[in-house]
Amino acid sequence: MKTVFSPLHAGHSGNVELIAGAIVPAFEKPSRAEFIRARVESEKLGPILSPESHDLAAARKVHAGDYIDFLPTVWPLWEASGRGGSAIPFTWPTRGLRGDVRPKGIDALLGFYSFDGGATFVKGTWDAIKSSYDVALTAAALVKAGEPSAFALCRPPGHHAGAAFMGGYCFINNAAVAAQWFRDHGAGRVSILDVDYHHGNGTQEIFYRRGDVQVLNLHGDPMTEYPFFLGHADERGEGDGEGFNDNYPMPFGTGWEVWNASLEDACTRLSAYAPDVVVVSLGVDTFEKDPISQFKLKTPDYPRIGRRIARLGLPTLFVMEGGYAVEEIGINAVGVLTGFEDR
Ligand code: 6XA
Ligand code: ZN
Repeated sequence: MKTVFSPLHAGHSGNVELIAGAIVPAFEKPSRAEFIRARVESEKLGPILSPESHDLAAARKVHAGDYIDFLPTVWPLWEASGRGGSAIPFTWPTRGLRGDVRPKGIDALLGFYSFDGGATFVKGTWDAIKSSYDVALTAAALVKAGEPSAFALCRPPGHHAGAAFMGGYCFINNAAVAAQWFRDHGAGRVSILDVDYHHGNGTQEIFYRRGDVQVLNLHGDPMTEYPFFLGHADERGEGDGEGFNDNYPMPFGTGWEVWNASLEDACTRLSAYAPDVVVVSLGVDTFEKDPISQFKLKTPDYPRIGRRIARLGLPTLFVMEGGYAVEEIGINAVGVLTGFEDR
């Protein structure tokens, strides 16, 4: 399997986050991608390619144009206002406030285009976001050109980013961009299978009213887990999308047996939908030692996930999302991929 990777991710570094009452170094950090890249090499998964540069047209097909225009301006605006550190929003247009009037100034705009304070900018963040987008599109093109699968080693991740908002370490929704790109390049139907520990709220929002992209999400129950405000089992899609969104919320402590039953059900639904291509939002924060997650999957479970996905018998693009147990992130993520190849 070919991997696409860009070293530009590393400029998105030194960010902080607010969690459990403390401002701490962000768990989403450069070493994550480096451990995965090293494991791709040591396991001889296949060649590692650099991404081709793409314009932002494909991003504008799933995101609002003004949101995409805003992202490269964040750091210059932040610096121009005399600040350093991390650019972080602190006010959001929640219920009872006006979310329809675009305000002015960097603090207001950061809040306007976010749902939490978890997507923060430093100097190299835009270049990293753009490189992650390029990685996803370059890997998608490999699959379109006939590769049975490809691995987009994206960083930053994407599945929390909605049509017009960032959050949860995510800015551009790489998996959604790739799915839309497949639709625009000959695929009649696309399925997105999100196995990250957290609900992919952005991906769900983007395709919720569409029947041409099926979205299947396995995750911690939002009653008690981030992102809290989406990801319940009764969210099945609306209008043309009705019946093409499925959520599998699971309780804290979920291990392989229960998790795998959800995967099996999702795969059955996916096969019934009969897409032309599958995009896997690949998070490995389901791991028992993940520092911010509460599932109990073990290292030998990850190749099993890959094997089950391979049995779908469909062209498959893997897009990297979360996973914060950095010592094991490479072993587990690449474990899915070698399992897919049935090694
Ligand atoms: C709250 C936790 C963000 C989780 C991000 C993630 N700051 N999403 O891994 O898949
Ligand atoms: Zn996650």
